[in-house]
Amino acid sequence: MLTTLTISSKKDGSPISPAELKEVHTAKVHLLIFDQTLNDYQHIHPTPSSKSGQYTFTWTPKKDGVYRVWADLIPLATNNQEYVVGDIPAKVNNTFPVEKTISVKETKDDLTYTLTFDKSSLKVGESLTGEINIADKDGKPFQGLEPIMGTFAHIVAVSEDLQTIEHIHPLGAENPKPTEKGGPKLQFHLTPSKTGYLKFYVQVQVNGKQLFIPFGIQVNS
Ligand SMILES: [Cu+2]
Repeated sequence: MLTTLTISSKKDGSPISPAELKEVHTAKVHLLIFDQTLNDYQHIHPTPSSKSGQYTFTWTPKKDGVYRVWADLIPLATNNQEYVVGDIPAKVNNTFPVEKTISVKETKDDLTYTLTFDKSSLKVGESLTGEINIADKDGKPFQGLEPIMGTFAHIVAVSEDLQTIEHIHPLGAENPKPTEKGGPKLQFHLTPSKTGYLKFYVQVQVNGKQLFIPFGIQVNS
């Protein structure tokens, strides 16, 4: 499906062209796209069209219903990361509830990813250090993550009301060499801003294949 997105300034509605945006992790615009259940997450880099402020991308929705899209970008004028939010309309206008699966351990393609935090209870406004540990099928630490868009993982956390999103990266060196490998430990900082269910996706690359590892946690007030 070909989708066109217009990015404009909140202040005066003027179109935002690629020349006004900073390149971050190999792209000027990162689209973080979620269906309503939060089970389908896609990370897409749109292409600027000839019309200023318009960006197009081709994608395949796996679920029915409206999709929410966050355009993650940094305007050169402010040098501040912003999430511009919009919805992609659907033929079927039903609403689908968020599937609040709590999960901190996920196995995909023979690798097991475990998410832990430095605090036992996660609270709104309290800064946390998260850690993802990766083990191979024999339980040994896995150190074969390949660089993907200038880092070893892209972590996206979205609140159950689809109102807030965080796009974070593991601590450590940015822009690893193409031959460098990451893992078994990915550490990151997070301060939850909402009570309730928080869905995580960790995007990594192993053996040339991109993987999205889902997690779900509960944030207390
Ligand atoms: Cu990222």
